Amino acid sequence: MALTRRPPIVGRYMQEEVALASRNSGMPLEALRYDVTPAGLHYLLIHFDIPPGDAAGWRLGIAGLVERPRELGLDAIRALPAKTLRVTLECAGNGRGQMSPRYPSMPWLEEGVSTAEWTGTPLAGLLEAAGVRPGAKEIVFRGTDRGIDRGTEHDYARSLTVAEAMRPDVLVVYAMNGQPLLPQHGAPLRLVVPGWYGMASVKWLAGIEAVAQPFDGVQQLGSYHFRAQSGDPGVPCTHIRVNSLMAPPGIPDFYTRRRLVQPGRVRLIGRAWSGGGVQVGRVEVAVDGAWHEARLDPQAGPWAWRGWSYEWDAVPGEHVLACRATDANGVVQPMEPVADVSGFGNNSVQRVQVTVGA
Ligand SMILES: Nc1nc2c(c(=O)[nH]1)N[C@H]1C(S)=C(S)[C@@H](COP(=O)(O)O)O[C@H]1N2
Ligand SMILES: [Mo]
Repeated sequence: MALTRRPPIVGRYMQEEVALASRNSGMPLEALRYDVTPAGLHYLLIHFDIPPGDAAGWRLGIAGLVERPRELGLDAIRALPAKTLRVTLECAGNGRGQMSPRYPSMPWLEEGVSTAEWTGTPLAGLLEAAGVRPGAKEIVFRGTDRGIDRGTEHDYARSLTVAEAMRPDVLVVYAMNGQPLLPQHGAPLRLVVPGWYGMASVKWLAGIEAVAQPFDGVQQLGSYHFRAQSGDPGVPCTHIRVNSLMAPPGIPDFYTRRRLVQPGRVRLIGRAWSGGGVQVGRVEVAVDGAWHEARLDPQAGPWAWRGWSYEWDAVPGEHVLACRATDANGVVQPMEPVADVSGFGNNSVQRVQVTVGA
């Protein structure tokens, strides 16, 4: 596949990046206060256009290397065993806008993450009913949204290995936070792959196909690889890296977003998460570079972020706050972004500039 990359950018944002940032909204960081992000505050990443999502006429095709190919309507899918999971999704490009040089794409700073309660039916049940043939290597998921990237026209599509697709918590989802999916989140049907970066959770899901060869679509082979340098074969983006954020304390300055905080006891709160089913083991908070242990809230299921808090004695002056999570395997967030030509997987430590008034 001939892939022409856009040249990296140093300096000011381009109009195209601003246009993408206006379409693909982030979660306002004050929404870190919610265990479950209200649907209207959940971050959005839409590569092409939001396609029409007529629920009554929707068909999900299951084809390829299966014994019993089939087409299912929404009613048939809703009649199958239902499961609700609280899942934190994060865009693989989250943090890209903080890197320099940066890749010309959605310039997330740090707000491309949210948590929702997704209701659907396990994909494994659909695949078992269709009977995946032994020769199948991967399952390809195709959305109805179509566009052009790197010069290639395609429907948005991604694959999982058969083993990954058969995990009991991979869901074909029709409801978010107890309500039918909104158009921007994939109505009427989407995949949710817990523990993976968001690109795997294909929205507007219309086709499931079992294939004998690794899928080589644009969104699989051309994009979503960690690459230290352009031209590297790269490592596929899969599980979410350990990460954490702080809800902005005090009140903001409108334009700079700097925070103004009253002196005295300030309760700092935030969320930490990781992928692949690995839990968060520890969160620390830094005040002007000195690290302190934060208190962890109970874990709400294997796939959701975990709340944390820290009581700060704020003294007048200028301060830099930071938070840093370590996962249960001892993997800790890096202090600075790890070089990546596409700006993927930036889980470096967040800094929050705070002025404490007299
Ligand atoms: N069909 C389709 N599915 C998609 C996308 C897309 O553009 N089209 N974007 C992916 C990406 S990169 C992310 S991060 C998540 C975002 O899901 P959300 O917008 O519901 O938060 O959807 C994924 N699924
Ligand atoms: Mo994404």
